[in-house]
Amino acid sequence: MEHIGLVGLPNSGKTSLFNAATGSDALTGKHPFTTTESSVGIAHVPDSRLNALASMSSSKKTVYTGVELVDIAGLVKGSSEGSGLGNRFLAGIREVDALCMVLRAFDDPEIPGESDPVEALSILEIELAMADLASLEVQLERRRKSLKSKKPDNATEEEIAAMEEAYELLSSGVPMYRSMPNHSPLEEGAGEGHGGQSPPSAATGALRAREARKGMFLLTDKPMFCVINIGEDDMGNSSEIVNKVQAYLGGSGNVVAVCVQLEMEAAQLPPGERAEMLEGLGLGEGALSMVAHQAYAMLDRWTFLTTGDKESRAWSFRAGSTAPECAGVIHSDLQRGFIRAEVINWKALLDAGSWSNARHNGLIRLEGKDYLVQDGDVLEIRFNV
Ligand SMILES: Nc1nc2c(ncn2[C@@H]2O[C@H](COP(=O)(O)OP(=O)(O)OP(=O)(O)O)[C@@H](O)[C@H]2O)c(=O)[nH]1
Ligand SMILES: [Mg+2]
Repeated sequence: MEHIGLVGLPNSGKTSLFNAATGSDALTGKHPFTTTESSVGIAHVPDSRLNALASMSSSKKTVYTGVELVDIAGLVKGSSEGSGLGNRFLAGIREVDALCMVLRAFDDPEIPGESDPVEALSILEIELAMADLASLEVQLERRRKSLKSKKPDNATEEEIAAMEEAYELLSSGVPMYRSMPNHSPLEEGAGEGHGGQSPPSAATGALRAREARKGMFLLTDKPMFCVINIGEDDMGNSSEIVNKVQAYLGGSGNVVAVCVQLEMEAAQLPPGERAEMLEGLGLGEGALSMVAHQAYAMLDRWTFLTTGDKESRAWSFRAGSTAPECAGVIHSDLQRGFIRAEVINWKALLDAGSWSNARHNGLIRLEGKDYLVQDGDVLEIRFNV
């Protein structure tokens, strides 16, 4: 499961967002550094396609995919040199697959902290870049020594060159993710069946360069997106705040505005009432679902579905995977003994009304081991072990 780290200044609302998204009850507070140790929880990725299939099949159980959220201790100016909780944030961030920067935009005189999201982001970026610089310095020194001690070694020379390039960028205060191509901005209803499109171009030069940097374990080399925690009063004009942060990022990275306080209140209600409250506020599925979809899109995760009377279930897979690879997500036996996959797009299945209708009408395709599974495909795996 993918790990998303919540990174932000103290009192930006990281733990509140964590609680709302994971249904946890971690400690929040008005004083800075309420969180001192990371906690981990699973945020389900809501999926209306799955809900529709589950109701079509009268499934007893509905199982969503999830992402693992990591609530990390806050950082402040100077954290990379020991201020605040010092380097404690580092361990938390090292292990995650993507960064979610939580930027506060709500005003509350009783809660100290930065409430200008652009200012907050610039502090976070500098601290993360400095932490990366410090780690690169150590790595570079080690490589240069080993180059001297050995006969000329091409691999080491290449590594040093890549490190020096990263070092230069970071020295000017620029996080590595800014050198990456833009991820497509979040679209309305993302994750709602964008089937048919080709996998995100995994082979661009920038992505290959990032791959080559993998061994450097840089914090800022992970994909990142921003959640702006806005006050209730700003819900009407959130696009202004979003645009400001987007402009600061020069268009790189994705930005969503969430009223964390409201989401947290909604999350504490039973599902039906929660939906009603979100509906009443014009929030649709709620911003948490946007956050989860955003994380998925950034990490090139797609979803395939299975459905039946026992359960309907969403499964997450890396965009560009083959049918046997997807079968392996369900169980390794299904990959090992893979024969064929029966495939239909979720919407086509829903329109047909049932799997047997779809089969009767010749809508179920039989696909072999080279088939590239699409987002929103419903699969049934034929296998033999
Ligand atoms: N008014 C208002 N208060 C909020 C909002 N989000 C969070 N808070 C409050 O702000 C305070 C800090 O929230 P936390 O979620 O603990 O913040 P944090 O980023 O985890 O803080 P640290 O763990 O100290 O780094 C708490 O008292 C929250 O109730 C919001 O959208 N509006
Ligand atoms: Mg906290």
